[in-house]
Amino acid sequence: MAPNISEDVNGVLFESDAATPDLALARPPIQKADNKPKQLVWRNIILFAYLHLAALYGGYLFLFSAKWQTDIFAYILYVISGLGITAGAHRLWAHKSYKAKWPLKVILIIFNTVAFQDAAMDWARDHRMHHKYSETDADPHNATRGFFFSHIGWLLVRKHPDLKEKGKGLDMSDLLADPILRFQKKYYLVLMPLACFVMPTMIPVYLWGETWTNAFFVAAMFRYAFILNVTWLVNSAAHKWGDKPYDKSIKPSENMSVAMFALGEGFHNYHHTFPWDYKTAELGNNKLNFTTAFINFFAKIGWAYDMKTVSDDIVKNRVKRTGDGSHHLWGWGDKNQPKEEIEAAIRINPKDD
Ligand code: ST9
Ligand code: ZN
Ligand code: ZN
Repeated sequence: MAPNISEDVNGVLFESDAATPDLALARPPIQKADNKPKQLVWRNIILFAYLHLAALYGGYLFLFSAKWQTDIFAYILYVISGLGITAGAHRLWAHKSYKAKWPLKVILIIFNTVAFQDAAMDWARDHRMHHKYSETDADPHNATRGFFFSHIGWLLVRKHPDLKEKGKGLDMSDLLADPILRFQKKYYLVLMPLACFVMPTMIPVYLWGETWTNAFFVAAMFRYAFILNVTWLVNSAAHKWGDKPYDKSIKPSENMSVAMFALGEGFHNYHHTFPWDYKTAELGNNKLNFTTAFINFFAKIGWAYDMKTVSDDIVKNRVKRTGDGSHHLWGWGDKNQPKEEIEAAIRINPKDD
């Protein structure tokens, strides 16, 4: 085992945590859940119940009452707040999988505040724990505790003492040193309500004469609850259903349906196997990966740089060694198609042109 691996580490976060050349741990991960009675947080239970009822009403208004401009506006807010989570909190701040110049950071922190998933610094702290201690009690949304817990239940109870204990050892110095993240955290209780609720309600009313009811329930409540549930599906559905081509010993799975709604974040078996790859997926999967396209666009103008990605060879070795055999080829001529398969194939009227 490499000397920098502590006995407790379960899941790879940074390249240096890996114990083998193809980035696997020296021993298979442990999965465990303490099912002691949980300490309910009634404030959150009531607020989330209200949010979801309001979102159902908002969904109805989205379909049958709101102006088309309001519906498009809600969709745009979904995409930009989604990017604030995927390209911002997730790939940039939690995983450091690429670097961003300050103008891009400012865009991402604004988008992130519209998403209201707590300050990006706190989001990244929970997410680092999720990877480092994946599927144990120190993982905030430990999927070993079941679908409901990993989806929303973890936000309705006090955190497990193991998380708080092991969390003390987590290195957050890079994020604490970032003035943009510190600013967002310091003024979060003023900035977040403005970005997530007030601005999305006022713009439709003042710009195209929408009713207050439609604007609030569609562009704020429905859109917010929708994106929260899409994000939570990565923790629940993508930790439960799908293939495991890269590592069959972990729950995270390749879930296309989630990837489609989550702007490219559902290729979760790949992501937990290679968490510092800025694409969070193998190249062939990038057609559903809007977040990667977004980062690549900013790389073209120089605002995103130093993107980390895993070489084909390392992926291939890992697939062979720990995958479940479901690594798909896109078809004939895929660069990963084995030579033996090509030779053994029956070709009717073959012609190489
Ligand atoms: C929300 C977040 O929904 C969703 C995140 C999902 C993540 C998904 C990841 C998936 C991958 C990416 C895909 C993205 C796809 C996006 C698609 C988009 C189209 N480390 O928390 P407290 C310590 S937010 C180290 O109060 P309680 C620390 O000392 C929704 N230490 O625990 C801390 O004190 P301080 C809106 C840690 O009291 C102390 O414990 N937000 C860590 O047990 C107390 O912490 C809400 O609803 C750690 N990780 O309460 C709020 N954690 O902070 C929800 C804690 O001072 N949260 N410590 O340093 C809460 O109300 C509470 O946190 C609680 C637990 C009730 C859940
Ligand atoms: Zn995960
Ligand atoms: Zn991650």
